[in-house]
Amino acid sequence: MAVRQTDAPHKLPDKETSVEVLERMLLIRRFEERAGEMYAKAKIGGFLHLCIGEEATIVGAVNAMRTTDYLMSTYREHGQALARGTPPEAVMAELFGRVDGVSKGHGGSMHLFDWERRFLGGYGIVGGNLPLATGVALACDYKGTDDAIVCMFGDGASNQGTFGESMNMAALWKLPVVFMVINNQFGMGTSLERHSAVTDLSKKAEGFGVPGSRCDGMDVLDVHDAVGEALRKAREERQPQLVEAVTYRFRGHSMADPEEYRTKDEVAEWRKRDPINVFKQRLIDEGVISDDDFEKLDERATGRIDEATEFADNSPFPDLDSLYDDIYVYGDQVKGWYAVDERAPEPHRGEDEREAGDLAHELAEAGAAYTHEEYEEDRWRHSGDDNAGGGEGEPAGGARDTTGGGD
Ligand SMILES: Cc1ncc(C[n+]2csc(CCOP(=O)(O)OP(=O)(O)O)c2C)c(N)n1
Repeated sequence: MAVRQTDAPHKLPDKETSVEVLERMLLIRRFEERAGEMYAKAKIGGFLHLCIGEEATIVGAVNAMRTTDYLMSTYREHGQALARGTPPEAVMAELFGRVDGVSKGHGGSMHLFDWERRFLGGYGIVGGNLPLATGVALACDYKGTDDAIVCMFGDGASNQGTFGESMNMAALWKLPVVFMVINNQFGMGTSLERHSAVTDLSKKAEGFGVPGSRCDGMDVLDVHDAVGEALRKAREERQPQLVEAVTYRFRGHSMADPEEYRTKDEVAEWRKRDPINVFKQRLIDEGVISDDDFEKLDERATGRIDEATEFADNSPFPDLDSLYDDIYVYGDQVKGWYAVDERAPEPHRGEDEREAGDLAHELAEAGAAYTHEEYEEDRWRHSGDDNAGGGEGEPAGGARDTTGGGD
């Protein structure tokens, strides 16, 4: 299948840029490997999705952006934060759930957020970031700026209803957004051929008025060209774009994945096109760096990750008092269970937490004493007496879905 922007190899950028690109990909690779190790040592809780194999899609795209542009990603987003310039210390500390993390330890692996660098997360709902990014693009336009947003998501997400809805609005309102589908061949354990009727994903938004292009996600320069051109069109011609980067996820979907849906040979075949090795080899072949230089770059990347890990380990956990900080609730308009510490016997609203005093803290900590049955009963008893679940009279039970989902 035709994937590349051009058959000929792309011209290398100047030496400084080439080395920076290689270093950034190496930093991400070494970070992800270490995160996997730290997960095995239980330093990291929850889910952990690594981007090993996809580094060129991230670095190529981010290097094509302006610092004033916005970036939005999925739960597989450590590399995006690092590429945008978030220090590895702040990313690792977030994975460890520590106070010096980029989301103050409240987000974890799937919810990195760095406003200063216009990296807007980190979303766990597959396809959920597309409408949000469309809204950001509307804001860029409404405010009269020439900022744009790149919204990254997976091949699986292209089957969500939000995909079509977002494409339609973006095209209709001529918004400065580049939708970038990182096609790593799988949505969890389901291969692209088994989940999408159209497998050339670059064509999937044409009917909504969003033209698409394809690039080789294992070639950082090809990605850079494709996203650069898409951003130019989105920004200057007010024509949203879809870019498909064809790549491969070398590791499992998340840390607990027996990978029964693919063969070791298939993985080995793709690994031959490892984006870091390919780019490194090109730099060596063209005399930009030597083998020794590469070793030094690699050692430096590993050293940065050593420092980041030590930093994260020494950072304290957030204070219990900060548990409800930064939770977005509309006072009396919305009474949601999400504003309630479910382990406590009485609902106490997030915004009242500071006044709740020691009792609430004690109750929260003692919450484990409550059996599941009592908890369920309590929840239903309370769900009847207020309009929990928010908006337009939706029954309280609806809010239960927000806590029930798994990954
Ligand atoms: C709305 C929704 N449905 C299901 C899930 C469970 N889930 C988590 S990741 C994932 C696969 C998504 O695959 P893809 O979009 O290709 O991204 P990738 O993980 O390959 O980067 C699924 C189904 C979810 N998080 N959100």
